Amino acid sequence: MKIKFALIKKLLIYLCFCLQVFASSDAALAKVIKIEFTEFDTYSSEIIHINVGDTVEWLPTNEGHNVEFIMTPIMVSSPEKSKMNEPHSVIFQEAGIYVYGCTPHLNTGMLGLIVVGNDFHNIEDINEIKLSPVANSVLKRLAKKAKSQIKSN
Ligand SMILES: [Cu+2]
Repeated sequence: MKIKFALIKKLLIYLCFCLQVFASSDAALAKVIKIEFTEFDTYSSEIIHINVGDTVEWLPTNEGHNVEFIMTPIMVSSPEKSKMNEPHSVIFQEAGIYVYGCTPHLNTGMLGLIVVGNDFHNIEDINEIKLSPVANSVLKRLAKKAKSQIKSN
């Protein structure tokens, strides 16, 4: 009987260890963040902070919009441009700042910023993006706001 208890205790300790490893792995924590196209020619979230491995889904909740990336982290290629009025999904595997917009509304400021892994290495590249004065001022505001938001985890 004593031996059995010792064995059960060992098994429980092992189980706890396995659960800890599982809970701390990225796969267990990967999230899906949804962003909608609004009737005001904007994205429902202008700035999001995510972890490496998280997914962003854009939903065509209003017509006439899409997702086109105009800035990515250094040495990272742009995710594919989406088709108009279609849902789009991107898994972010590289840390840094990503800027995207809606192709027909880039210059009216339909823009969004994604901070992956709390990494701001390429934030200054936002100043190199050439859009209309209105859109450039939106970008500057987004960059400033993103920098002021500290990620909680
Ligand atoms: Cu649009």
